[in-house]
Amino acid sequence: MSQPRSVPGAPPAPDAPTLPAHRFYELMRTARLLDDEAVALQRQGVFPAYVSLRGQEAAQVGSAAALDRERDFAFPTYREMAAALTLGVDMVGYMASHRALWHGGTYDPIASRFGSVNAVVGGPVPHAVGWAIGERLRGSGGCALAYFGDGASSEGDVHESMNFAGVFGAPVVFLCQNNQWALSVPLDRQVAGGSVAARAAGYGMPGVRVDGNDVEAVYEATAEALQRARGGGGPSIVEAFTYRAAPHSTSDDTGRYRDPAEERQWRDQDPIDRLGAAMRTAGLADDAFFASVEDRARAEAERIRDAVSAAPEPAPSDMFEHVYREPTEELARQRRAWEQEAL
Ligand SMILES: Cc1ncc(C[n+]2csc(CCOP(=O)(O)OP(=O)(O)O)c2C)c(N)n1
Ligand SMILES: [Mg+2]
Repeated sequence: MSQPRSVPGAPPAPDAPTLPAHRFYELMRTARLLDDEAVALQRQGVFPAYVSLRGQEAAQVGSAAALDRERDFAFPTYREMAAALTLGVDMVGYMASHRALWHGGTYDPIASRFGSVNAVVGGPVPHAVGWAIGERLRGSGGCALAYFGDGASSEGDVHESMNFAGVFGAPVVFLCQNNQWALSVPLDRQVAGGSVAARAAGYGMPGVRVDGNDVEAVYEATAEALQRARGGGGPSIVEAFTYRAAPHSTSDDTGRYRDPAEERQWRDQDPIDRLGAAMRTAGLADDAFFASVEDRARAEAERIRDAVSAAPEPAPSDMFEHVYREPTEELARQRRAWEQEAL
């Protein structure tokens, strides 16, 4: 099993085993339990909506774990909860976005090295390239990790970003989680040729497709691409081939467009079960290990659930802040109108 230099994020509890495989497993299992809690919070009316990452834990933990938290920066979509957890983001602040307490969450993106939750499909990709070019100009050695989906790969913004990054050698890793669905649209209806990694050749950069349900394979491919970018070798595409095991969001119904047999088939490839089985076979984990992970992961998921549920609502007038540096006349007029109505 591969051995990362160190797995970033909050340090493991003092009683937790510290081999990288152990840490990967615990992060993935915590993400799964927190994901279940978030779906339940939506069903209870605490969250207006939630987007599950079920099935994509390995793609997210493996890629985020390869980042250097001192220098690098991740640009997430709306589905990167396990990447946030891996980077040690304040998860109550992360979940605040799903409770619609504040745009993009209430955590500090700069301190976390993890951008705001971004619901614009393809949106994080140009941001990542711009940031990466800036870091190169500063000589910081920082690399960007741009998260996007198979559906996003057909957006013009993503093409322009990749071409720009290729031409100017931006230190960025384009991390596509190909979960084979873009809402109700299957892969063969949105990616001509079926491969996002294959497009890399057209942008003059290396591209690789890895088993996105194998956390160590994703870690290694991302770490290699980051190392190349840091050494001046420019951008890369890493396509983590995985499966969106849940509906697109809590508002979606997969029964209307996909075959349950496909879901059953992919359940056998569950990334957490796979790592757990590999660890048992390698003699790295026993029943006591799994029981202790379960206790810690459940306690953490429940702590975050309770804290985000109890978090105070921000002042409604906050919605007028942070829009423009100097508010426009129109915004000021809307604020006055709102204040009169609110009285
Ligand atoms: C620019 C833009 N167009 C359309 C949408 C509506 N939309 C939200 S998610 C989604 C599908 C995205 O699929 P993919 O990129 O594969 O990501 P996944 O949801 O599978 O993680 C669409 C079309 C949007 N949010 N932003
Ligand atoms: Mg997708």
